[in-house]
Amino acid sequence: MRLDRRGIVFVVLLWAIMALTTVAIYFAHSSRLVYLASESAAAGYQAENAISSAVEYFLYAIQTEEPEGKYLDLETDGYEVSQVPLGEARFWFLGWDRNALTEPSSPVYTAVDEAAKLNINTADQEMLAALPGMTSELAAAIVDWRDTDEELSSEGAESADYLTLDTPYAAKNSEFESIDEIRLLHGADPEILYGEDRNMNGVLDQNENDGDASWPPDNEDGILQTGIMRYITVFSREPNTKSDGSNKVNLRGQSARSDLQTLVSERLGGDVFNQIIANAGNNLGRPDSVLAFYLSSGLSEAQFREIENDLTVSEGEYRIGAVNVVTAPLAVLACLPGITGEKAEEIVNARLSLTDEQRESVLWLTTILDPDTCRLVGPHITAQSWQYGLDIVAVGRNGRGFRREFVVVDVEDPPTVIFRRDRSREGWPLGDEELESQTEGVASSR
Ligand SMILES: [Ca+2]
Ligand SMILES: [Ca+2]
Ligand SMILES: [Ca+2]
Ligand SMILES: [Ca+2]
Repeated sequence: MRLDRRGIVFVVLLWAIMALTTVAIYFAHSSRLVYLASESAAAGYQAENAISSAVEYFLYAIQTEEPEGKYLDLETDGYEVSQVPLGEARFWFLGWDRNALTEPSSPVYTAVDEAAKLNINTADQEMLAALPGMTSELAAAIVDWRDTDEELSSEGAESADYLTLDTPYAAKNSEFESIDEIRLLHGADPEILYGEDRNMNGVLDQNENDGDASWPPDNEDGILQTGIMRYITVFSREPNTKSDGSNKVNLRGQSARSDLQTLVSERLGGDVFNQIIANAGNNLGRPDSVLAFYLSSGLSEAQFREIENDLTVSEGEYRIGAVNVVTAPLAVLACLPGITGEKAEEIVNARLSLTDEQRESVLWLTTILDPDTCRLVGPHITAQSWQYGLDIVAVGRNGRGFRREFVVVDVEDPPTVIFRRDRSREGWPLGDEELESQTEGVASSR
């Protein structure tokens, strides 16, 4: 038995030696190709490591800065966001200019917060339909996909529609777990999901403005018609508790009045509570947002800021899907009820001059929007961000081995990676200039 086994080992060894010899002969004939292949594999490995390191770098920034729901602007806080060297590799955080009124001409580097996007698990049909390039059909299909019933909404789609497909499946009838799931939906055409921006970089690349000369199809108008994918999320949520973990005062709860009285007496004095009741009424007006309560409370902005973060209008551990009006781009702001494109522009312009303190609250909106509009948007907005969608681009040595990954980090203590999705197939997103500077005279085999 033992000998037999040795024999087998020997045969295997021999086979390996033969195989190696064959490979050596093959190498000699195609050393250039093999060199490129191994070079590219090595660079790819470096790029993958760089992506993991980029995530670690971001986690480090969060642990150091402890933003506690405030938007962490990496660059402002002195962190690198582009062409970050890591040995022979480089990485970038591909993002967007949240304050841009038109699409930028070159990629923007920053960490993007998920609360700056529209949450497809909570936005209503009307809000979804306001996304750029959106159809009422897909907006209805999104609502039908996540609602628990099989009742077809107007223009929507339920199991009956999906079960007749060549590869049949049922409507999920529960919440989206990733935005990629949207591809399964009735009416989810690539034109709506990605628009002309097929490499999802927010920039009009040459092939996105040449009509049918090269993929993708586009209208050659010199303007980037973007899709909805970059504006939607399933990850935005904020803790519905105070920073010490205790419950906030629920303004619609059973004990709203006495809880508020305790809070107000403690922070603002007993008389102030009586003023609030005189203004808002005995049941506090059962407000459907904290902002609505501010409007009826009669409190000054300074007074209200003392209690704002301890107030809520809902039960539950988390508040899901509120849009951060401090960080949301124009296209997302314009999805909020009552907010026209013009108003969205006003919001973007106004927030450029906010103080750090103002940025921690939504009260500054009351100087831009009338009270009725404030009441409309109140339930859908926040000034907090607790999740970041990092669109990480990396290359290995000599600019080879391009990799791209979308990584979502929840920064609630302890910061955790909650989602990863490879995006390498979406194509090089950093433009020709960056490509050339990375490869620096090395013939690209990308
Ligand atoms: Ca349904
Ligand atoms: Ca593009
Ligand atoms: Ca094209
Ligand atoms: Ca165009």
